[in-house]
Amino acid sequence: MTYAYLFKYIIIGDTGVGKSCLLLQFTDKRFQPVHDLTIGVEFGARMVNIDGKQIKLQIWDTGSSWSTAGVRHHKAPDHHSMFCYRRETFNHLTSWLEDARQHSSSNMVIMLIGNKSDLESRRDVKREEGEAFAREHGLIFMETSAKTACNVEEAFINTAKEIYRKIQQGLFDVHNEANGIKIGPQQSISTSAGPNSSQRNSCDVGPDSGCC
Ligand SMILES: Nc1nc2c(ncn2[C@@H]2O[C@H](COP(=O)(O)OP(=O)(O)OP(=O)(O)O)[C@@H](O)[C@H]2O)c(=O)[nH]1
Ligand SMILES: [Mg+2]
Repeated sequence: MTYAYLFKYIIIGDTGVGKSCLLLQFTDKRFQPVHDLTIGVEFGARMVNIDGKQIKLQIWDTGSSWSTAGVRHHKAPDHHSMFCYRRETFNHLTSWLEDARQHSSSNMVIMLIGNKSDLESRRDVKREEGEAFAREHGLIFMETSAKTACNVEEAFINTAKEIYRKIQQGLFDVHNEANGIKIGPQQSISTSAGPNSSQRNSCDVGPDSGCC
């Protein structure tokens, strides 16, 4: 399958916040009710269609030991981040962000995710807190549920849209893979806009991709 661009993502956050489930819901459209602890890093990939371009999302799902700021930024500074928080980590987001921005290009896209939105009665960070933090620090923010699939599609795709928007604005050197972007094989650029794509996991972003 050809593509115009490949975007590299990394999902990080404490153990049990639902990182692997988010990836599984996005790539396979299913939910894993049992906590299967991730050791090291696992990978997923899926094609999406943004503005008529086929884009491959290559996603690293990290175990929690990988998610600590130091390890993550030294080993994967060239990945756009999806940060899944719980209360304990939310309180340390500022220092995590400083570290992230110190080791990566300042244009790298960071999405802040409050997962398990289906468990409203057990919420420990108010939606408004997440929104305010994201607004203040220039992050994208979403609450998701890997269980119900609420906003999962949107989280991954909104991140891709933001990266794509920055490419269009010339904010990334797309020839420098340190920016978490790779140009696809040459032939993909001329054939990438095909709505006839039959890739199993491909998706068109439209207003009907809602949830909840
Ligand atoms: N209710 C609910 N449960 C969820 C959701 N996402 C994940 N879970 C559950 O939370 C537990 C942990 O999910 P994982 O995806 O394995 O968590 P993780 O962040 O990958 O954890 P590590 O690999 O240990 O870092 C599992 O029992 C999941 O079924 C969600 O959105 N809603
Ligand atoms: Mg995991």
